[in-house]
Amino acid sequence: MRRVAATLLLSLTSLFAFAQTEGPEFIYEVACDLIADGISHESDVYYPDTKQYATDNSHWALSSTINSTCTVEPGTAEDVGKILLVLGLTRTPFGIKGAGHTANPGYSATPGVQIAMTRFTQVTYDAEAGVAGVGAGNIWDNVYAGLEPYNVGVVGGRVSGIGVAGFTLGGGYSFKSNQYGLTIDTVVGFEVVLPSGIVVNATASENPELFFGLKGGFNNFGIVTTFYLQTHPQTEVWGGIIITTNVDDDVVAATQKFYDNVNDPKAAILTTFNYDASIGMNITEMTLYYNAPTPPEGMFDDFLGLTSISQNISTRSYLSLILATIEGSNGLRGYFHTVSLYDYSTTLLNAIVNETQFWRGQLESDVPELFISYDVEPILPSVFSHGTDSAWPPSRENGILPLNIYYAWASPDNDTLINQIMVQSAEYLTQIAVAEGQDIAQTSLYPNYAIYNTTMERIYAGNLPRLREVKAKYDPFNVMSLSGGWKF
Ligand SMILES: Cc1cc2nc3c(=O)[nH]c(=O)nc-3n(C[C@H](O)[C@H](O)[C@H](O)COP(=O)(O)OP(=O)(O)OC[C@H]3O[C@@H](n4cnc5c(N)ncnc54)[C@H](O)[C@@H]3O)c2cc1C
Ligand SMILES: *[C@@H]1O[C@H](CO)[C@@H](O)[C@H](O)[C@H]1NC(C)=O
Ligand SMILES: *[C@@H]1O[C@H](CO)[C@@H](O)[C@H](O)[C@H]1NC(C)=O
Ligand SMILES: *[C@@H]1O[C@H](CO)[C@@H](O)[C@H](O)[C@H]1NC(C)=O
Ligand SMILES: *[C@@H]1O[C@H](CO)[C@@H](O)[C@H](O)[C@H]1NC(C)=O
Ligand SMILES: *[C@@H]1O[C@H](CO)[C@@H](O)[C@H](O)[C@H]1NC(C)=O
Ligand SMILES: *[C@@H]1O[C@H](CO)[C@@H](O)[C@H](O)[C@H]1NC(C)=O
Ligand SMILES: CC(=O)N[C@H]1CO[C@H](CO)[C@@H](O)[C@@H]1O
Repeated sequence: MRRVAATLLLSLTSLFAFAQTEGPEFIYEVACDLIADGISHESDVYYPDTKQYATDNSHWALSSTINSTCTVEPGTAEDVGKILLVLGLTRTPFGIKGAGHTANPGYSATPGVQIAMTRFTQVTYDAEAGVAGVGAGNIWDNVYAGLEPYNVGVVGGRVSGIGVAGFTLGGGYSFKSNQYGLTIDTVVGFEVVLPSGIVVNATASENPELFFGLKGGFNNFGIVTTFYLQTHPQTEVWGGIIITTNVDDDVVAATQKFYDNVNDPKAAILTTFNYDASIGMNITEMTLYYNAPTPPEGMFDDFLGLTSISQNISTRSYLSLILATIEGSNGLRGYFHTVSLYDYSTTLLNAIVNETQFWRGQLESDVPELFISYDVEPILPSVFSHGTDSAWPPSRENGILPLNIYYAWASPDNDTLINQIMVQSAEYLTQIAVAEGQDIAQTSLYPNYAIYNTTMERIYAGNLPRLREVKAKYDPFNVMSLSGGWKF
């Protein structure tokens, strides 16, 4: 056995010698071939000019897509282990894609080997334990659909199409977070393939430090194949979408009043202030949500009374609510960024609306197909009281209400400019909140919204030393650093 391994290492040495002259792409191609030879018939490798290759590489935001050397769709956890062994031994860069919704370039894409988890689509339900087993290739739509027959639900995405994997591994803000916390607060276990190729479970009692690390720590330790999520009873819900244009004062008033007065954890809203240069319009979209077939009398009246251009509100299934959302990326480039708020005020909401107008004025003539969106997500400040001890947030003392900033545009020539503007805009709004007395100048940023080039300290803060210890234990040869993302 050891002799075989030694021979393999010897050939690796000659491989590296080849790479000196042929360039790194040569190694990537060798890695693709080694993977294709090693995996079972449950899995497949795809090369350019195939439909699967294009799908495996494609991302929600065009700027997140990179053409890899090959893609691989593993079908079993054991094959994921073989793939990781080849990638680690050949030191080939790789991407791990759930549903590809990250807006940070290179976080789930690569010029090397793209791993697409699309074959892990199981949704199972253990009625006795009240736990759902959810494969890492699922989007939340499939999970809601799969659990509907059992009249149970989970704490998941608010918009159609989002991946379970990245969403959960980064935290997960849901319409149900007021009731049950972040998605990570409902995870009872992860099945994960370590860089050694070994498949383990991480729970509160089995590999507890890995369990801690995966709750917010993304792909730093290995590749998750199954998420085990606590379920809750699910009836029909009430809610949907209202779209308005040019009544932002009324929207600000309704949003602030809801934030000030509604403490019912079954209720949630999202207010997004948008400017779409392709149609030259201010578009404000609100999602209303109540976790019962009928909301309490009057709770949403200020929203329902707005002059709107479109409304899609009803008593419906949870899945139907998600399907009513309109969040297409329109084939544009896109970044997210964020401000971690503790509170909302009318002054702050007006400053947010002003940002959409100010930056459209500055950028519109120079940035083709500009789309600007500031998404107000006013959850209850008690949101962190439902869970304990996770990689993110580094402190559960104050609930973080992340403002989501989203810009889209067409030309790669504008990438750097947009990154700078988004950072500047977030800093400006941070100052407005600080001036109002919110102690948020250094508050941890939500990793699923923070823009690339945010420092690790700004996200994981005091948890970093502990997370680096967990990483050293489970990934001693730093194989996972060959994959992009927030790196410990
Ligand atoms: C339209 C839209 C709406 C959104 N709404 C919300 C919202 O309501 N609440 C919220 O909290 N967030 C929201 N997000 C942000 C979302 O949580 C992140 O984009 C999330 O990372 C998406 O997960 P994904 O699997 O699609 O992403 P991917 O791009 O596939 O992956 C993201 C990261 O996770 C890693 N990863 C993926 N799969 C695995 C795996 N199996 N094992 C280990 N690492 C893995 C990737 O390598 C990458 O670093 C939204 C995003 C979009 C685009
Ligand atoms: C990937 O390759 C395809 C086909 O050659 C090409 O159309 C596309 O622009 C490439 N994408 C990127 C991001 O390089
Ligand atoms: C992980 O736990 C699940 C559920 O208990 C079990 O079915 C699975 O076999 C476990 N995997 C490993 C690698 O132990
Ligand atoms: C968008 O709204 C702002 C005020 O918030 C207004 O000044 C502007 O004219 C509106 N733009 C369009 C194109 O309607
Ligand atoms: C309302 O949302 C549902 C999905 O839940 C969709 O099928 C329907 O077409 C939408 N109606 C309108 C008028 O947009
Ligand atoms: C609007 O935003 C810009 C840029 O952040 C800022 O300089 C300006 O003072 C703001 N105006 C108002 C009225 O808030
Ligand atoms: C933005 O991109 C456009 C289109 O390529 C280009 O004309 C313009 O100079 C760019 N501006 C900046 C500041 O990036
Ligand atoms: C200023 C800075 O840190 N820039 C970096 C931002 O991120 C990109 C991509 O990860 C790097 O290439 C830049 O150097």
